[in-house]
Amino acid sequence: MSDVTIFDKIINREIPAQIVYEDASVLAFRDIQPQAPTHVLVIPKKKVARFSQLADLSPQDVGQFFAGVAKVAAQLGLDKNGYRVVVNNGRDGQQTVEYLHAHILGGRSLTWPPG
Ligand code: DGP
Repeated sequence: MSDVTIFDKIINREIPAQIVYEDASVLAFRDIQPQAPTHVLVIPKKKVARFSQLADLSPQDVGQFFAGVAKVAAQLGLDKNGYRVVVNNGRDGQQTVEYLHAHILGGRSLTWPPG
């Protein structure tokens, strides 16, 4: 059992978040430190701590997570101009919350490469 994170508390409604989408598989909410005009985090309801543990989820759960990310981005109106999906993994990836999450960043032209 991994440690309880801030995202566990958001999913359990123990702390508030600006939730933008929820279904049986995923929860999406606005990042508290937005790095773009639109910055939303998507988490799977079946928890793994990191992207590198994705194989611990079923192929169906993995598919629903990624399909959920695309659906949220579309609902946020980002399809037309595009957006970026980022998953930070581990120390060098600058992951700070040990609950798998995808960042959806959009609403401006993003630079590349990231720092
Ligand atoms: P990462 O570095 O990939 O682990 O990103 C974690 C993100 O989580 C970071 O962009 C800030 C965001 N975050 C941290 N605490 C909270 C919180 O309490 N609420 C919300 N909405 N976002 C948070």
